[in-house]
Amino acid sequence: MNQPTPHIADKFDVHVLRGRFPVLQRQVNGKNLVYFDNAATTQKPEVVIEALAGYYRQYNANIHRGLHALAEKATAAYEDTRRTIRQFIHAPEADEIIFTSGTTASINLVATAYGRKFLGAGDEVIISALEHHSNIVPWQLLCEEKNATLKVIPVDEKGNLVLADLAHLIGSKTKIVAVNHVSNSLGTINPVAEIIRMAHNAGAVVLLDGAQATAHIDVDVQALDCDFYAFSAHKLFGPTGVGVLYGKRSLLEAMNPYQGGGEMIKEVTFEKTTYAEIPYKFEAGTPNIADVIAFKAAIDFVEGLGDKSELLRYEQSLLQAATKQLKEIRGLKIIGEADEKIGVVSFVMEGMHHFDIGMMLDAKGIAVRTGHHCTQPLMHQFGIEGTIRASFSIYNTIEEVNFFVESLKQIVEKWR
Ligand code: 7TS
Repeated sequence: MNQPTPHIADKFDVHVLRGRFPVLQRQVNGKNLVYFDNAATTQKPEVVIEALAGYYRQYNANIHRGLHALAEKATAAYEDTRRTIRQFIHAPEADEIIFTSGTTASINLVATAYGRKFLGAGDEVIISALEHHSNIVPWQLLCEEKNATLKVIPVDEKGNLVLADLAHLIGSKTKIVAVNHVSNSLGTINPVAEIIRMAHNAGAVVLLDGAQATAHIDVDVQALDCDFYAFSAHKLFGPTGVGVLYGKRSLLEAMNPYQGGGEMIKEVTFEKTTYAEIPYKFEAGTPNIADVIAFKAAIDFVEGLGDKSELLRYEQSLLQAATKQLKEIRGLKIIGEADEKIGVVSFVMEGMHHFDIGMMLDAKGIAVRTGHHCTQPLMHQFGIEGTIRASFSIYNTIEEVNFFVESLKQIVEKWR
């Protein structure tokens, strides 16, 4: 299974790469699978599936507890992933990497454990109009509880955040700014460095929702100087059920625990409990050992592909080809043409419902996402219920893009 990964820059062979993903070999509805739902979750290479099965087959044991050989091996592998993630996002210390069940859990952790302690009545939290529900609702819950106010950075008709408005929204009452690095519905790459600078000038902390960024962009939390960074393994060729929260040591130490239980304590008496050091303070109970271990295989895989900017360039070539061809279809409107985008193209079709188009594409073996993509406020702003979204990954091909556009044309001609 360990065939060498092609280096994107000099000898990228997408067909060799595709061979490493078992599911890409299958047919759907009698047609070759064209998987364009990568923003929802990416497919998994064989090495990740092997790592997952390998843990259960060879060294299944609980971690940090037993002194026996299997427990030691499992603990070492689990902690190895933590060090790999540290390196992957350029965090200063492995202790600043907390494993959660996903981006959603990471954001809820910060909203609860940081927000409850440091937010008061009259304080403000700023998010953006581009957010996924998981970076909206936790802040609403917090603001309701604390009598705080939620403010929203607007988005323009192209899908760019209006930073000039942020300058007016932000002030001495702003305690938290939480925005996504990349939008899942429109693909916009947000100017997060500028947002962080503005927030820090006002004394606020910044959480970046990196769910859509890590598979496409080289993330350096130190260069960004963000306070928290949240992402999910499953959007990065890794397993479901694992997420990461990076946080600056000083903030994580100042926060209360999120959940109580085993593993997160130093000492428990009925009178008082003292807590473990970070990261364990935030990892109560038996974690998702198998999937955390397999996540390392995913990171090694993606790092083995070479320079992230080359990956992005390849995906951009798919995006540009798709955008250009889609625009030729009469009645098709692209939603979101921001200045900087990852390989996500969202659109609506005059006279046809997005669900119908999604179903007809599925019949041809093409998997796209239809609906509001968990960004209902954003859809409302554009005056739509939802879109058809094609999101590309490194294993997609130009032939697939062409087939997708041709299929769409046939559907539109037949049904409209
Ligand atoms: N934030 C963003 C920007 C996302 O795109 C998603 C998932 C989440 C948070 C939540 O991540 P989770 O792993 O905790 O579920 N986005 C999508 C999507 O676009 N289609 O399906 C899931």
